[in-house]
Amino acid sequence: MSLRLADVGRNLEERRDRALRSPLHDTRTAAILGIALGVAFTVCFVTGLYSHLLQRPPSWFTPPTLPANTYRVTQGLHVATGLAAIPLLLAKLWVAHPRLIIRPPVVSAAHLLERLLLVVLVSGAVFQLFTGTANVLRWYPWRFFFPTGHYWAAWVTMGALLAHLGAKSSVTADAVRRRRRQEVVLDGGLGRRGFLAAVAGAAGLLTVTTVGQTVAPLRHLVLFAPRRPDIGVQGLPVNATARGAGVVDAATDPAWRLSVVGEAVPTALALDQRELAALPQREEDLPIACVEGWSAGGRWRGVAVSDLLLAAGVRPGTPVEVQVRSLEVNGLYASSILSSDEAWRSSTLLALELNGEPLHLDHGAPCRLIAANRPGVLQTKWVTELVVR
Ligand SMILES: Nc1nc2c(c(=O)[nH]1)N[C@H]1C(S)=C(S)[C@@H](COP(=O)(O)O)O[C@H]1N2
Ligand SMILES: [Mo]
Repeated sequence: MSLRLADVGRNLEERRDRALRSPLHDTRTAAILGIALGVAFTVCFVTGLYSHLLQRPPSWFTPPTLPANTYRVTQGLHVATGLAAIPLLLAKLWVAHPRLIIRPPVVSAAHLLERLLLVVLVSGAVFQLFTGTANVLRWYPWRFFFPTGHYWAAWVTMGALLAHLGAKSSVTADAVRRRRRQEVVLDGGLGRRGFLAAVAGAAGLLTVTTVGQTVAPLRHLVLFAPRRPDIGVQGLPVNATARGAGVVDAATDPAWRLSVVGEAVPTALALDQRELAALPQREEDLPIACVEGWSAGGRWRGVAVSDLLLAAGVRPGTPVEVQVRSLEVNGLYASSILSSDEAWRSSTLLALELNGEPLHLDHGAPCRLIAANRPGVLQTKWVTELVVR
C-alpha cells in the first residue's frame, strides 16, 4: 500500500517536472496572469466598495455629488472585471498547479502558512466569482444574504491577495524582467504567447457578450446576461413587477395618496394623483443602474422631492433625512433613504412619466423615486410616503 502511494507520488513529481519545463507553467506566464488578475480584482474591489457604501452608508459617509452616470460606470466595471477574472483565474490555476505538487506537502511552519494563505485566496476568489455571477444571472442558490457575504468575502480575499503579492513580488519582478530578453529564443509556435492570447481572447469574448447589458451600443451582442437595456416596458427593463411585489390593488386604488410627514415637516401633505400632477414638473435624463449589472437610461418627468419639501413648509436647505416608503409591505427594497444633499438636489424626482408616457405600473406608478447616481435598489417604486427627519 505504502509502496503504491510512493509510486503515485513519484509519478506526480515526474509529471510536474515535465510540466515545469514548458513555458506555459513557468514563472513568467504565472506572473503575467497574476498581474492581470491583480488589476481585475483591484478594480472589482474598489467599485464594489463604492457600491456597498452607497447601499449601506455608514455615518461618516455622505454620497458625493458626482456626474449622474458615475454609479452606472462603476457598477458596470465591477461586473465586467469580475466576469473577465473568471478565465484569468482558471488559466492562472492551470499554470500554477504543478508547483503545488510538492513532497512532503509541508516543510516548515512558514511554508504551512503560505499554503493556507493560498487556500484562503483561491477559495475566496472562487466564492466571489461564483456568487457574483449567480447574482448577475439572478440565481440565489444559498441561504445567506448575498450583499453581506459578498462584502466580507471580498475583504478576506483581498487581504490574502495582498499577502500573496507581498510573498511573490520579487519572483514576479524577476520573471517579468528575466524572460523578456530570452523570449524570442524560447518561444516557438503555440507557446506562451498563443496561450496568453487564448486566455485574453476568452476574457474579451466574455466581456463583449455581457457588457451590452449596460453599454447600450453593444446590446445586440448580449449572450449570457439576462438583461438588455432596451428590452422592457417603456424601453426599460423591469426588476420586480407590480404583481410580483403584491401592490397592484394599492397602486391602482383611487384612494392612493402621497404623504409628506415626519418630525421636520411643519405642514403634513397628502396629495392625490391629480394634485401631484398639478405641481411644477421637471424633466431629467437619469439611468437605472442595477447592482446585478444592467443599466439603462430614461427620460423621467415628475415632481422634485425638494419642491415637495418646500410645499410642506420645510425651510430651504434645512438638513434633513428623507425616508422614501413604498406601498410594498415586505420587500427588501420597500423603502430607501435620501441624504440631505440628495433630497435638496433639484434632479431628485418622484417620477410620474417615463419616456413621454405615464409611468407604467411595473416601473412604479403612481410615482417612483429616481435620483442621480444611486444603485437601482435605492430607486424606490410605488412610493406612497416621504418621512422627513
Ligand atoms: N418598491 C420597490 N422598489 C424597487 C424595487 C423593488 O423590489 N421594490 N426594485 C429595485 C431594483 S433592484 C431596481 S434595479 C429598480 C428597477 O427599476 P425598474 O423596474 O423600473 O427598471 O427598481 C428598484 N425599486
Ligand atoms: Mo436592481
